[in-house]
Amino acid sequence: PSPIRLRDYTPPAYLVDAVHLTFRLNQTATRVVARLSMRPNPAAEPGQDLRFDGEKLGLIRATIDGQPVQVNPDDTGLTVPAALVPDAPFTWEAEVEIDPTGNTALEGLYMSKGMYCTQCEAEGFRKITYFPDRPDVMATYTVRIEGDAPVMLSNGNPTARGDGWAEWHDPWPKPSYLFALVAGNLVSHDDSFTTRSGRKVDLKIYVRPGDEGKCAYAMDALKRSMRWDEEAYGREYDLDLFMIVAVDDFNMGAMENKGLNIFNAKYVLASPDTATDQDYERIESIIAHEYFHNWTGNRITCRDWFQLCLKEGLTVYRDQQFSGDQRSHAVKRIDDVLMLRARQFREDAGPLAHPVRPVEYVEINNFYTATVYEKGAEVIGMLRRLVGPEAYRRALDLYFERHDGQACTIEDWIAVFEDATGRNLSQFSLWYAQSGTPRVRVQETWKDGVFTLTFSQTLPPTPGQPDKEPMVIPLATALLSPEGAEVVAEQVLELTQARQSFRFEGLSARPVPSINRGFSAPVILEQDMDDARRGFLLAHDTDPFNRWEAGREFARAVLVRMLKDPAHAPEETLLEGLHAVLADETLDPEFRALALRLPTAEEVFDAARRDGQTPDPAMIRQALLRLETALARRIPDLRARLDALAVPGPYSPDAASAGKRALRGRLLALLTRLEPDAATARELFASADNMTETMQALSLLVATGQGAQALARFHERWASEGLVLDKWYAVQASLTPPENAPELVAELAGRADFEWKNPNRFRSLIGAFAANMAGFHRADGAGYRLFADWLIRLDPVNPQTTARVAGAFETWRQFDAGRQALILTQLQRISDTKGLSKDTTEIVGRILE
Ligand code: B3K
Ligand code: ZN
Repeated sequence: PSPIRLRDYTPPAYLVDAVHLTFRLNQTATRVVARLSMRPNPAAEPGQDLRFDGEKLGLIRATIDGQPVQVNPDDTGLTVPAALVPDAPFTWEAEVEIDPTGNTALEGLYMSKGMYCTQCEAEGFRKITYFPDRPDVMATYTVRIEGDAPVMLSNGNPTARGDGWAEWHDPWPKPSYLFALVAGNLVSHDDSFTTRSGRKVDLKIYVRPGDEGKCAYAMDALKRSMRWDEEAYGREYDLDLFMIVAVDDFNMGAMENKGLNIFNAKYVLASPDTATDQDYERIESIIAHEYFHNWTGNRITCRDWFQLCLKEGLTVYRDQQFSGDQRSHAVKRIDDVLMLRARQFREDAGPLAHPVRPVEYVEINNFYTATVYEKGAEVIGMLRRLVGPEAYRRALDLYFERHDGQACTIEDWIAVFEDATGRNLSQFSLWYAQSGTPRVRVQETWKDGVFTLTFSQTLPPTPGQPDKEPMVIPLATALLSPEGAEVVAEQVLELTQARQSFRFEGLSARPVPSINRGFSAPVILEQDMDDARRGFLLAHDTDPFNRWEAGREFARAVLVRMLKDPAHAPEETLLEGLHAVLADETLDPEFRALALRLPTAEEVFDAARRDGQTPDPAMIRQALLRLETALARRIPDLRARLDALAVPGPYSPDAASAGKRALRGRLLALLTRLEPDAATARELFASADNMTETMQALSLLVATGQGAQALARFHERWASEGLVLDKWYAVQASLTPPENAPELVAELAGRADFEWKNPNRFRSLIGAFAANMAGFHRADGAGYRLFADWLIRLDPVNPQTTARVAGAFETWRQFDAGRQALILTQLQRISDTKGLSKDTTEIVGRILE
């Protein structure tokens, strides 16, 4: 199929003012009657054909103003010739039949464990009825649901219900992608929230019977999100009811449908014995994210899907701010940057690189990427840093005031900042258009009391973009004295040219610069550093992010040396520096846990490549184990520290307790390096009364090849809890040592409880395996073969999840010739598969290009 292009955008020929939908629910033959109040768009060329999108719809009848119209549906929709369309307001009515049970792609109306649910973003509404399925067509919705389910929900407020039917009305005009319907045997966990203007909003979280005891944390997170959006952005909720529904079969995390958020159950349900600290944290941030979409996404939406970052980048930025406010800003920033580097920098460096605002796509579902979301959020963070927090708030106020109820573009967004601040942002806008991660090289000179920093920026070529312009790069920078005091306080150095210098005068001694503090710009900073400098920053940097960064960079440098020379012993200064951070009781335990974590295998792989090596994943694994052992040996009082960190009393997911558990888990991992029989991990596995510690222990047992007994017990205990069973699969797929990993994954995939059509389960085994670097990339290619087998199997069932997981091959050209040849064989095998979906065809095609 040919790509859709941003430059071809034209306004819709016809508008829809009001939508009336009637659903007669049936598991295999649901009838949908749609009555649309339509009119020609005054802003479009007159006299155009009337085109409706529609897929997999059985058309029963169609009328305009009550008169039957002859239409010929094709695979993608139907057209009513202009001659048959009134040039004044008219009513379109169509009845279609759809099959929710046959809908395994989980887009449109589908069944999940006996429950009806919908997913319409981006283009799922066209699988429910004929419609101009594009976000710049906004309408009010009235919905009648007929069926025998005890609970039948749609967007907005309930208006009437009787035996076997329910009616809903959403007064806020919305695009079709925000439509939702849910029906099934559900129970709700209820609460309420009073907005700052004193309106009472009913809050309901709907789950399957039996899960009602696992909703309290999500509900609490929702209420905190609602309060936070009022305080931080002045945004109040706008309906009398806000509902969340948890479903088991879902392609992504959650969906912000107006007034009726639908969630992957994984991001709602939590109890201490089934969810880890990390699960709680994710629940909090995703609940916040979807709630924040009510303003950034729903009240103000996107004109077209190229503008996706308008709502996603901004909403991610908002949820990151929220989580930082709820927990620790330093820790949150480090976590976010780890994720950004692992996913977005990787994407930017490979064949799938694209701008934050893409200019073309084949399948829009393939563009819900780390670049659109996470880099999109970084761009907003940079904007805020450049204009300052007060001007940022002014600009946002203007955005909500000027564009409420509209479908907007990135140009609208930038204009709001220009108008609110008087600043010209045309060069800044390049962040939306140029793909790739900027590299910033910095050089220092010190002469006659003048310290000069000279920066040069380059942006490597990416697919479709051979040449680039210099960007605006805000680098928060401070200068430290040799004793570690800030002799020049933090300020933002604004790079705008390819090469640029900044002078600092009046210094009595050569300072040490701390650059890109808080990771103020998403760039790769290239700085000549020796170990003394690394050790100094790890001990003294006054910016917690850069302090962590110094330790991480130090560890990467050491690992690169160890890879080059297997006899190389890790530098004592690194071990001592990390030990000192551990021993510093004034630091937040969670920060210390992060500082003590070693770089990931992928990070070491990248660092070794920058050093000119073609690294072998198996060797990286060995080097990481050796460094971990050396660090464990360097900490004399590991056991005592571990015991001292025990969190007393019953489990609580709060940040302080979670931080202690994280540090304790890190120490346990180190101690396990020194215990051939993993005795302490075994003890913890036996005694843990919460899932966080259970998983810490189980992970170590699996990673050291001693998990058999614990895995059997875990399975026995949790066989009937799907979300916990996912963890059982994931821990084995991601941590089993390479010698055995592909074989074990193949064996697990053959189990009866490997319900591979469930996206969570598929990702827990096949997705998690691709993240087991040494196992997936085993030199004999067994991992690649197995992985490709499963992609080919899932593709006809669920293209969206297949294409997403297939992205794991995006780094293939970075490997040695042998592995490249093995991967190429599998990529070609996938691409040659008959009837391969458009989603997977696009991803594999781009990876192969
Ligand atoms: N907006 C949805 C994502 C929809 C993905 C469609 N393939 C969830 C979110 O970003 O909040
Ligand atoms: Zn979102």
